[in-house]
Amino acid sequence: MDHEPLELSRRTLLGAAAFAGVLGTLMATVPAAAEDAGVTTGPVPDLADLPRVRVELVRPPFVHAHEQVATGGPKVVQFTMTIEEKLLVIDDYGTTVPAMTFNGSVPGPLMVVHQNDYVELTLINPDTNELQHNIDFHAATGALGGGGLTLINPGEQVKLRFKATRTGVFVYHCAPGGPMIPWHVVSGMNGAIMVLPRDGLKDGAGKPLAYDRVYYVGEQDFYIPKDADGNYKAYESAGEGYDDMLQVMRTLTPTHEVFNGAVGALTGENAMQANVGETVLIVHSQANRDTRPHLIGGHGDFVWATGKFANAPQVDLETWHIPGGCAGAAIYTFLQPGIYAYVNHNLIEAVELGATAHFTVGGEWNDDLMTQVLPPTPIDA
Ligand SMILES: [Cu+2]
Repeated sequence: MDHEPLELSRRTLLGAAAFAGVLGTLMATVPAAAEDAGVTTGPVPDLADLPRVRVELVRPPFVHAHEQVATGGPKVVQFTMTIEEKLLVIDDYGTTVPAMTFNGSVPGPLMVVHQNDYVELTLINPDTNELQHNIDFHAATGALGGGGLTLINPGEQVKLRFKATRTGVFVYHCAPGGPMIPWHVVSGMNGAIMVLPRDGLKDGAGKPLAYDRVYYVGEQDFYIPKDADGNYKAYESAGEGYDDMLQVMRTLTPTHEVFNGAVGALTGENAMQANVGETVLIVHSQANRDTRPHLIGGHGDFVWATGKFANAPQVDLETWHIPGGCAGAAIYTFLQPGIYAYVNHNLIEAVELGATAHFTVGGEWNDDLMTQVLPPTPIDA
């Protein structure tokens, strides 16, 4: 056991070296290490006069309080995330994954800012962790989305600031180089940020859209190795399971496809809540693999399948497609009470692999929209 941290360090370095080789020209254009990050060639904004707000992140599917329409001009929005390497139980059979997480949850928390706000993230890698990590924001511009400026060892912290110039919902994920990249992502190390237009969301004709509730669903593919008897193997640390997991990853066939870190994390008592007449915004990310959300018994009233609010939303959708490495957003106003399943409509992934969530919706049934004209009755009656 004593040799494992050393072996991990070597692997991590090898991964980073391979990454630098493959993307040599790309890497050459960005500061190679955090100590170079202070070198700037463009105009340096004077942020001293901007208001600063500190936001405490909350655990998905919940989202921290935020304005839908911004009051005032751009701000510096300060977030802190702590990386936690921890065992997570991912199904009803007690199967575990030695997970890597932003702030302890899979997915990491949803951050919300407005266009042209500055996101200032303090990222902490406690010395209780074993691995190097960083963060690549798809919402950010340059330096591998910030990944080139945020690579930190256990026991280190780093602070990154980027300007949120483009609106939409965007994935963030760990990307520490080479084979470390997919391994960290499929071990849970991903989340999303929502950059709202300063004047809020709009339909395709410029009419404002508001939501009463917002939920964040992070879809995660896991690749858990099995032993010779077909039982899932358990590992005490991520490094211990790396070689086995890589073999399963290379099949491209996940053993689990779940919402918010585990089978059933958003069903039953954990179902998302709404009432008839309420408008819900569902942010849905998948950092690695395509997905196709569908609300059984409902619709997507306004959908940004690829999540970018400068594009007009599609309307009246039954199912929408979110490519891997992307976050999408859908707005729906509930019209009937009951339990709605919100699924990945590859139904094998939904039912057999776990990609199912529930909404529990209160309110009055509308017979005009649906009614049972004849209850189940013997055919000959
Ligand atoms: Cu990582």
